[in-house]
Amino acid sequence: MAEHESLEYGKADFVLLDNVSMEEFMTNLKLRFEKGRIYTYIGEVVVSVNPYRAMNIYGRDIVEQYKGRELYERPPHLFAIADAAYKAMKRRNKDTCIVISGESGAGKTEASKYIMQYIAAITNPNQRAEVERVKNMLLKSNCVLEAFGNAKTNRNDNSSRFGKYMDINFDFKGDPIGGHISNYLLEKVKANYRRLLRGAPDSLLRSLHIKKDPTAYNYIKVGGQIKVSSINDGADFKAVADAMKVIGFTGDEIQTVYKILATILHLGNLTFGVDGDVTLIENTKLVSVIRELLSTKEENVEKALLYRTVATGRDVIEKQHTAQEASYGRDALAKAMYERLFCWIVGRINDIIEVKNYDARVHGKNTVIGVLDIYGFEIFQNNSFEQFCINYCNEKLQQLFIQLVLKQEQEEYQREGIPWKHIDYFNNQIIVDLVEQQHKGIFSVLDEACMNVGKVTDEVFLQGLNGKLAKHAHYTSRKLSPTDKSLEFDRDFRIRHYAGDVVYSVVGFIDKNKDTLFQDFKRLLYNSSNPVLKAMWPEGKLSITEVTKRPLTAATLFKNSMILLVENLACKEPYYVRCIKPNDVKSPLLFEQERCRHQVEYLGLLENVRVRRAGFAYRQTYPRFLQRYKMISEFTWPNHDLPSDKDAVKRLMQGCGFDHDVAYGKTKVFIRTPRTLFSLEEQRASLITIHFHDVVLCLQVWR
Ligand code: AOV
Ligand code: MG
Repeated sequence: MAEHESLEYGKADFVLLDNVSMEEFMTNLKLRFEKGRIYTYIGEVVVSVNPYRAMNIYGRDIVEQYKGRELYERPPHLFAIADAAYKAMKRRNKDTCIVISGESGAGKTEASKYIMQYIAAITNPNQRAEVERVKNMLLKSNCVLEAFGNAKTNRNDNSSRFGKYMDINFDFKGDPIGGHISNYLLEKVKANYRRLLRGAPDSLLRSLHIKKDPTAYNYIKVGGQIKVSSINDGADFKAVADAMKVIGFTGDEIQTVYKILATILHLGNLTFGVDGDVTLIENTKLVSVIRELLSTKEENVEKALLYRTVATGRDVIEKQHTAQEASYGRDALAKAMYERLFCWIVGRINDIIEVKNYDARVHGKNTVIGVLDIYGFEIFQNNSFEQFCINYCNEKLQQLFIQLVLKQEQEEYQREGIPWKHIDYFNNQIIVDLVEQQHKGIFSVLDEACMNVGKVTDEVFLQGLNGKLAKHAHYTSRKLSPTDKSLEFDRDFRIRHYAGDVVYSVVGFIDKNKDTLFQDFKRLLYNSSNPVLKAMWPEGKLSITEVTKRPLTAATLFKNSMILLVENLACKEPYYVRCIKPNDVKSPLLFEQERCRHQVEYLGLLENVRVRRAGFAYRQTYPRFLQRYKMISEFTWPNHDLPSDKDAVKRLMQGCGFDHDVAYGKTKVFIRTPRTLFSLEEQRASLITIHFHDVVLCLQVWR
């Protein structure tokens, strides 16, 4: 329980609710939001509600208030969690991680930035130049990744379209010495190409043959709204360019980045036509521009766009695309170039920030704090492959949460010598299996469908699912429940996720899973005379007859990356931030009851409170406990004469009649129900008021 904020602000920890019901939870959450208290605990988990306004709670003065303090000594704050993770790392040599979750626009990325900022503020007291340099690079890397990986969506003006996990490495003094970033599934379709070049100097735009008028580009028009009012493009361009320089990108590298962005825009304007049985490019001038930007041969560009090289036995033939195939190839190329660029940027940043020359024998263990800012559970009007992956990711993280929170409790009880009692909760492992299990799981069925040589359609995939999963409690489709009108035949399936039901449309699953880019394009880019571009496409080295292995599918790659992520998190001590979005109109005033209730539900927050309370809701070391409550018992006030603090606490509790609700561990007292804690608090408070009154009376008498 946090230090006593006045109850006027509601309960600072949901564990202290009188009853764990949705009503009480929501009343408290709303009250706190309206009073400007955006953070509330569930034990050691921070629940955060996006304030949608600048809060004056992240300054240097606030940092000082949280630095080195225990979690419960100050009102709930992200800084307290960051400090707890940092302390665990520094004092106990533990690797820790902070997992931030919540839906789009809930405030995850902002939270991750405040956490980084806090860590930067409390480290390197001696201002070592090398550490300052590392800190600066870590903070700057954020700006670059956001520029390339964020986009405006209808839910968030600055939506991260990729998942990000960042490790920060610390030396034995607790100062940052490097880091590593992993990125997950960039949603290519929504990438915001234009934002990157908007605000660029005219001379640069001219050299890239880019017009200032954004409506001139098809890929931008498709993206919908062009300018995001809350984002200043001009400042952005310069900030990103500067950040790239600071991080250590070379001039050639930065130029290549611009060229790739420009190429993508030009590609979007290419159109194809037919003349007799010949497919051709209608605007050939653009081909010259693209050739120049990519440093390749003009005829190679044209050929890669219009033909596909195929090996039939030992013969290699060139097959002409139809205009439709050519358009498909063009879009796939643009998306692939963007994705590759993004991954390359992450890779370059990693090369630069990676810890080098650290000798653990000399310097002691190098410890890590990981920060995970990953897309939250998504339910849209139309849910496709991306939402499926994102929601699977959330199932994995929920599973980890269950395991770790329970495991942590269990371990603490063992350490303290208190018997462990089984806790009932919904275990979502069954849904994780539904997605990722070998042979039977949805990803397996999808991969199988993609491997079919014959007719490969999304419907075939759906039929496969219906065949394999007919009896699964969390899967259904129209075929399996014919009366359910909310599902379309041959198109939809529904998963009962831990967070709620989601209907997915299979349209596009096969395509997105195969994620094919014609080999010809890879060769084209590999054969560029620009070494930076060439290095991004090493697989283009293979000639057509050498390419035998089928590339891994998008689903398999994603699954593998999730398994690695979870393994990595599982061996660290976790801290959680659960973000809630109060409304859909970015208003600082509006708390939409239903929207919030839904999020509380699917984040499993009530369950979280229950788990926390089912065991012992509250625990404290004996000395600290006495410090707070010793005044309520004659045996302990002002000091006790018992052999140990533990005995003193026992005596105090027995005296108050709370003995039945308490367990005494080796170093801590555990209290099962919040009611007991309230009573203690009330008694303490009444005494303090009486003392206070006494003083006031005294003063009056003396006056
Ligand atoms: P997200 O990371 O959770 O969405 P952001 O962190 O980008 O969401 O937050 C969205 C917007 O909410 C920000 O641009 C701010 O305007 C505002 N906001 C969030 N947190 C705060 C805060 N603590 N104080 C003030 N304003 C805040 V997504 O990336 O879309 O899932 O993929
Ligand atoms: Mg984000």
